[in-house]
Amino acid sequence: MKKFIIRVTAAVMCLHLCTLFPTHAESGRKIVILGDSISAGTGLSSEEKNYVDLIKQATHAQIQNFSQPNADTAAVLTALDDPEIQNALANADDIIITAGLYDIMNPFMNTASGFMTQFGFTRFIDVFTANLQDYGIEDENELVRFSNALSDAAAVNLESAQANTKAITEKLSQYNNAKIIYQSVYNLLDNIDIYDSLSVKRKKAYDSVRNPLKAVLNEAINDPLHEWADLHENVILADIYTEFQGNAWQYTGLYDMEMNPTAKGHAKIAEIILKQAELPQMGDVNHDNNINALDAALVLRHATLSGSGLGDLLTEEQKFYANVDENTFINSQDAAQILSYATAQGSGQSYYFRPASSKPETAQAGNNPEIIDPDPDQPGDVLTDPDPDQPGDILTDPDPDQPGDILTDPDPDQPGDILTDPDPDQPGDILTDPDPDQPGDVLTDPDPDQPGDILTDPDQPGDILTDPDPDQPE
Ligand SMILES: [Ca+2]
Ligand SMILES: [Ca+2]
Repeated sequence: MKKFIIRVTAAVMCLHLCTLFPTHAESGRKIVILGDSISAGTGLSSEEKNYVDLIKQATHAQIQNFSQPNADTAAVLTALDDPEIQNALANADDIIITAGLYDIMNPFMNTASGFMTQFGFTRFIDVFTANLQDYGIEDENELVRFSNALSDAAAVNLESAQANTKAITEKLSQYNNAKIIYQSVYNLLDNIDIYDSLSVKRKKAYDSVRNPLKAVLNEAINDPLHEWADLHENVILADIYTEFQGNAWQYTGLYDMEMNPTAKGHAKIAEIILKQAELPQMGDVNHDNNINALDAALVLRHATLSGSGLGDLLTEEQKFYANVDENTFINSQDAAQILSYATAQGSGQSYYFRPASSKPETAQAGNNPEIIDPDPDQPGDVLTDPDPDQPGDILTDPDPDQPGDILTDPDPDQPGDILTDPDPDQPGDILTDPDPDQPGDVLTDPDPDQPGDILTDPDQPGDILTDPDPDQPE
């Protein structure tokens, strides 16, 4: 296992000193959302998070959401003339738009509902899968009638959706100081899980709906968006259409006659936008689109330097993304959560940054009910778990003056979460590799006695640069 050395003296000192040096971080990016039911989160339960919630959670951005359920492209176009919305757009760092689903899918769904009522199907997809005789349909040509009616319905608004989409992009082009993230529209009737089990005849019927639907979506919305994005450097096409292909049936409420994304679909949309638009995320201190030990090391180093009065290592913007627990300090607790995030991500689990408790951690060490002492007869082995519900997260030193008491493997079966103290008599020599299989997250301190010499190279993840002038922080 590769190892790296972080001078955890940083963390230890920070426990004492960071409270004296509150951060003055910026307040995140300003994101304006404009659009339809997708951006309004229609179809989700109140407990489920839509993509806007998830982006807010990942970025701590200030979000203004002007989207409306049932908005079609004409409604979104009209909204662009609203002075309040125009003002918000003019001041936005990022603009995210969804439009077009309603234009194409609403007539489609209405037609499908009509057939369902007529024949008594509970899911309109049943017409492609059920025994039609069970529904009193003797003539298989009914299937053709159904398919034709659906593909005709999808095309009803093709021309107006296309014209409005182009008009929306023209109006948005004036906001060239913002990053504009326009989502392509997914094909609800993409592959379905039961497609391969359909008879040749049923497959043909299904294809005679999904292929025209695909053509309409691309002609009306997705192709004009691709062309527009190609022409403008500040425009990003978040390609939901392509990313949903093959899984649209589980990313949307298709089987429940719901055209909008499911919670799983919203999670996918958030992931696509964060990745494709490279939005800065909490914990990604060096903004290399990875949240890993490099970021945690920067946080610790920053805490050491600022705590020692040697100045700030991080910029104001970096401080904002470093302060993952949303208190007024940047310290080892932030680094611990960043490492927990990296560890969870490395093992395919989710980890959400949690707000700090109201008291600084030093004040809790003596009376924190979560402190456990694995061996009461053994001095110095007391551990605290910052998040007891989160396996594999990093533990902090309950007593910074007591060397040798930071140690634990919270889950011995879980690679990457081991934090050992190789020399209990030597404070500050803690090592960890949050993910041994993940190159780029290892960081060594070339000279542990020399403060200020850990720097990372953003172009080359994982390699080390030394500080040309160790006496000069930053
Ligand atoms: Ca990073
Ligand atoms: Ca913090």
